[in-house]
Amino acid sequence: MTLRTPPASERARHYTVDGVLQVDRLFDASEVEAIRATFVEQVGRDHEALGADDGLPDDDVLARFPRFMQPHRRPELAVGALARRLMTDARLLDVARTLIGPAYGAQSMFYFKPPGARGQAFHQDNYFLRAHPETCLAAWIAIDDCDAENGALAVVPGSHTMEVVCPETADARESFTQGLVRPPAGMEPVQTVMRAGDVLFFHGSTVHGSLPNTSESRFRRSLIFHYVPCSSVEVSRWYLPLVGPDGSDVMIAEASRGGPCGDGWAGAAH
Ligand SMILES: O=C(O)CCC(=O)C(=O)O
Repeated sequence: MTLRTPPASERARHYTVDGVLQVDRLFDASEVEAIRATFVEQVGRDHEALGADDGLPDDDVLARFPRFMQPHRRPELAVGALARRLMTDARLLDVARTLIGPAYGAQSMFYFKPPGARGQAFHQDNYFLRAHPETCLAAWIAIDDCDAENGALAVVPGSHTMEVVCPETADARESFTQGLVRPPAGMEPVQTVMRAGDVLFFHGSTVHGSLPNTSESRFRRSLIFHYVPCSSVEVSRWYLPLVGPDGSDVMIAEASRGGPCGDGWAGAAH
C-alpha cells in the first residue's frame, strides 16, 4: 500500500478518514535547496547550538548531526529566521486550516538523518504536545528524496482514531528515542515514499516513526513543523509561546502535568 495524494477538494475528507495526508511538491526545488544549504551550513559550523540533548554517545553519527529543536526561536541565526518564516508560510497554513481550522505554530525541528543513523520508534505526537481539546498537526517536509532505504517515515493510517497511549520501551538498536507505541490491532504501517518538497501532514494521534538509514550515502533530511488549532486552550510548556500567522508570539495556558501515564508523562520535546 502507498499513500495517495488526493485532489485539493478531498483533502479534509481524506484526513478525517486516514489521519494522514501527503501533498506533493508544496515546495519547489530551489526552495528546498535553500533550506538544505542553510541547515547544512549551520550544522557544519556549530552542531551544538540547536542540537537536541538525546543523550547520544560520541561515536553515534547523530552526535555530529543532532536533530535541531525549535530553530524558529533563534531568529539571529539564518536557520532560525528561515524556520520562523516557513512556519507561517501561507501554503502550510492553508492546508493546516483545511484540516484543523486556523492554526498556531508550536514547534519546528530539523532532522539530518545521515547514512547509518538510527530512526525513531513509532509514537504519537500529542503525547508530547498535549494540545487540548483537539490534537496537534504535523507538517513533515521532505528535504531529500526519501524511501525505505534512507529511513523515510512510516505511518499507520486510521490510527488517529485511537487514544494517546503510554509508550513501551523501543529497541535501542533501531531507535534513538526510547518510547514505542505499537500500531493498533488490525492496522498496518505504510512506508512513505516522498520527493524533496513533498509534505506529509498527520494528526497528533497518528502512530508514525522511522527505521534506520541503511543507505550508503543518502541523507534523509526533513524540516518539521507542528501546529495546534487556534481554539486550543492548553499545550505543554515546551511549546509556548506559540507562533501566530503574523509571526507574533501567542500565549495560552500550560497543559497541567500528569496524563494517562501518570507523573512520568514527559513534558519535554520529542
Ligand atoms: O523523521 C522522523 O524520523 C521522525 C519524525 C517524527 O516522528 C515527527 O516529526 O514527529
